[in-house]
Amino acid sequence: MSNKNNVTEAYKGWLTYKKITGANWLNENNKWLRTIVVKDHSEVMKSAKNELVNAICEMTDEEPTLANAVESSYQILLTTSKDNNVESLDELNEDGYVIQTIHSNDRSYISLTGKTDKGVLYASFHFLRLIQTRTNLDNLNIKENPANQYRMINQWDNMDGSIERGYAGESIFFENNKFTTNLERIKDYARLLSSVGINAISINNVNVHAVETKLITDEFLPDVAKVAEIFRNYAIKTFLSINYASPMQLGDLKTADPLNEDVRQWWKEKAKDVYRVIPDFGGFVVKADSEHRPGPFTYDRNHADGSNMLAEALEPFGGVVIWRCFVYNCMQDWRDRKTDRARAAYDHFKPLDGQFHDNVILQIKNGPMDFQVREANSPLFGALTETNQILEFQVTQEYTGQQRHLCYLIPQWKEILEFDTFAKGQGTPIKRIVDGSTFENKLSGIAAVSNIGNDNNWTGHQLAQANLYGYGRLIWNPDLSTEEITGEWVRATFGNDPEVVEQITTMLHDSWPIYENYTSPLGVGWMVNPNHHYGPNVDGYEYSVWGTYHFADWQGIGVDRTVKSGTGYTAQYFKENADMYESLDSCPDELLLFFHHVPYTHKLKSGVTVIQHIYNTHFEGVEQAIGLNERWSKLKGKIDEERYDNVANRLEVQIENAKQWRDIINTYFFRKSGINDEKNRTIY
Ligand code: GCV
Repeated sequence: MSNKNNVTEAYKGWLTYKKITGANWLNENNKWLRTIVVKDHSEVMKSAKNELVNAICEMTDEEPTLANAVESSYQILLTTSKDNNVESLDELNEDGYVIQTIHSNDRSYISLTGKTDKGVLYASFHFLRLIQTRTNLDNLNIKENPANQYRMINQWDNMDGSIERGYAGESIFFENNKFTTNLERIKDYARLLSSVGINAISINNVNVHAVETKLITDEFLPDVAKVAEIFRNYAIKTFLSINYASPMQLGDLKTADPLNEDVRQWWKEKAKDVYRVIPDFGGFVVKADSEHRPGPFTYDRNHADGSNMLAEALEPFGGVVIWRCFVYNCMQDWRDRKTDRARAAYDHFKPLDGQFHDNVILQIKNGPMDFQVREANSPLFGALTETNQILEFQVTQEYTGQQRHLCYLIPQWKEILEFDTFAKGQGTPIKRIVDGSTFENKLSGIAAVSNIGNDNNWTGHQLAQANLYGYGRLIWNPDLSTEEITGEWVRATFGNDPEVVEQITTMLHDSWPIYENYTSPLGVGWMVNPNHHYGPNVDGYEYSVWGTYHFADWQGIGVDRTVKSGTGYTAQYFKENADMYESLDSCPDELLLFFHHVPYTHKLKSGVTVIQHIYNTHFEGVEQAIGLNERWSKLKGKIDEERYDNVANRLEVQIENAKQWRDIINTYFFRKSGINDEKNRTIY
């Protein structure tokens, strides 16, 4: 990997600070941007100051002067000490901040005040966003507290440079089984993450192979420390994914049994080694007993035994164990139509509620299956009342177009966060469970699998940057609307030209339903090619060893997950939701085939039959993909070539692939069902 980054707008992403043209805004506001006063001088404060100085310089062509005290009017003050003029500091949490334009007796200034230096850093990025979106600075009065404590990114990077489910080049962290020497790129990643409030990162894949197992040894810990320092300066804590069998693979133990005294001691020593080198290390992320990874089941122990043992080792240093609930048997035989992968997480973890140490956090995927275009929400949210937990999203587009297709995921995540679990009666949405407020968890938050690699624009598809940006903003404040998030991102990234803002906003907002239309109808999922999961293949998914994953036959399709006649999965929800999903009448159309097996002739609430819905949406989806391209082509000449061409090329691919999806899916179901399209369109 070259050490020289190509710092174009594609690379800068939403931290593009274009020179402000058009006199109005600048004439009125430039007075505020000339001097920056910095109180306290931690590394994080330094980052805040540098971000402001560099960005203001780029936008105004004038470098702000630095000062130690507010001595004249029109200055920006960065401080963690109580600024007597700022009200309501007491209501701030660790990462919270206040941005206020103060007009006191003798002078006016803008105060960016945090309870800690982290808050000041977040305030600085927020302030820059206000400039990017041309907000008047004369009367600011903003108070922000993040809703979630852990706001995390998981890299699935391998040390050979590959990225599991990565669609934007190779790893920015590793190459040839070593750490990269391009630390500048890691710093730029830290800047992007911190600017949207991310405060934790695990840098290696949860599938930990032989080389990565050694990340916790002297061979690599000094490198991990360097990376951790870069992230620390941007208020981000570093974590590592570990191999549960490390005591056997790195040590000379014959077992990794969590109740074995030697194993317990081995991990305690290991934790000491890690914290000696990185005193503020976050902790371990663990995938155990899933998809062939080792774990406590081998020793007939459960996941509380497994995670608590690691938690005890990390506890003296303030570290935590993030233990994934993506535990299921990928080889299970489900032909009896009672065995159900969707049940697995709940069945494994619900009985253990209350048995985990208080520095263990369970990480739960948003759905019970695996990041499908559409699936139900995990019933574990609300069911665990005495266990720390964080929700896991997937920003990388494994099943949602692999960053070759446009698929803006913020609307999907909003729906998930707003979903009412009824855990404590009506009004217990998932967002209030994972922020820790419903059950007063000590530790809580949200994590997501990253979508970046070393492509110059980070995300392969230029517009996929919006998913990373939106993820950070949404988990900072789940009450933000999709429209607010999109508006910020488009204007920060592409500027304020109304035509550009309108077209890109519409494209983003339309994109998830379009992708759903030509891929997976009514919550069915999994109709992808094996292993790489790209492109249509109705029976293709690699773990469909026992037949299709959706039980399509000549009469009907869908998985019966009811208590009455199916796998009983619906019972994992609280009554209101269990009843809604159990009944064919109340189950929402978009999840019909996730919960019920129905004949192709079953009439949906929309008035059309299941088979006709499949045909219609697949034809429509292609037309809509063509529409996306038409919108984008209106922006030619308004956007630099690198970014314009990138999206234009990917939209071409999207259209061609959408046609393939349409033809393969429609043909399959036409042949299976023998039912004609009412509109007599050509189905091969
Ligand atoms: C990291 C899915 C993906 C795997 C991934 C796994 C997980 O099965 O296809 O690549 O492995 O989820 O979340 O652990």
